[in-house]
Amino acid sequence: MEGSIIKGVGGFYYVSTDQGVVTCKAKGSFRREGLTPVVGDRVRITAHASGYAQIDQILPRRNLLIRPAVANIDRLLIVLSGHLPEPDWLLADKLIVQAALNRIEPVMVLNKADEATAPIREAFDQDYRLFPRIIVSALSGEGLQDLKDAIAGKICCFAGQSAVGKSSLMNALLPELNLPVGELARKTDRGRHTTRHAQLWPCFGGALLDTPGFSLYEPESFDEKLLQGCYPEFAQATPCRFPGCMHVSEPGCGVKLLLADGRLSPARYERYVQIAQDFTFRRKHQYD
Ligand SMILES: Nc1nc2c(ncn2[C@@H]2O[C@H](COP(=O)(O)OP(=O)(O)OP(=O)(O)O)[C@@H](O)[C@H]2O)c(=O)[nH]1
Ligand SMILES: [Mg+2]
Ligand SMILES: [Zn+2]
Repeated sequence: MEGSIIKGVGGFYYVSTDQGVVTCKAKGSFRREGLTPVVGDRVRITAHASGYAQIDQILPRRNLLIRPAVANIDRLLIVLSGHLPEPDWLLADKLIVQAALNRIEPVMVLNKADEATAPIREAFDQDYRLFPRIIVSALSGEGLQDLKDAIAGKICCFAGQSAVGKSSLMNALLPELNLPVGELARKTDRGRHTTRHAQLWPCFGGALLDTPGFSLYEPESFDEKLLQGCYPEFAQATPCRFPGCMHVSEPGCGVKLLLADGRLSPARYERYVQIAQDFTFRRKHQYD
């Protein structure tokens, strides 16, 4: 049988299959081979004499994130708030880069539509015009159907700065989760933890990943060429004069032309320069 690991606790793995959730142990030889199944893994399982089913094989992963260890995320739902907290656009752009480098599709989500300001809505539409975008309110329910449609058939995970409403959106989609939000969530952070392990929640023909926080922005590779591939806007540029053009201060740059034509958001471009410089710095110092 095949299935997806939705939870792993104390050496047991809970695998969602056509026949329901099956409790499994990993094959004994995995340890020797250095293989560890993680949440999100597609696995082959068989019944075993011990009474528990056994994971015999981990199918090839589309991606693997660490801290927490999860595999095969298809979509990252990058949440910004339409009001407060003031959007951290740079963080959102970094998350897009990190998603793209891991072959995860970014979906831009503007939450708190019920109180969203016009300037934030406009910047959101402008800056992310080439990305899938959803405007939603966890409070009023506006746009929730679009979010459900985005989850269909995909493993999805929310990301974004604190207090944008990630937990509120998860609760709006899956009321049984009953995650702590707002002040309550911050109190819980200090005391007992609610989400201790990453867990997949099958829903709407896909799955939502609930994690105890995410550290996505830790690229292993700081290749500027790969970075540029994360900017769909750049694909519309005429070729630059210099093949290795970073689109920062080189003459004859096609991306600079896009900017001059108004086909590239100046704010997005400014943040690209910051991220590119960060990449260059880290590449130079990665073995320090
Ligand atoms: N007006 C309005 N407020 C919202 C909405 N969604 C969430 N909030 C409020 O925003 C605050 C933060 O929501 P959370 O869901 O805890 O935010 P979070 O992104 O999970 O925050 P962290 O867990 O700290 O990362 C809470 O006070 C929510 O009630 C919304 O759609 N509209
Ligand atoms: Mg939260
Ligand atoms: Zn260029």
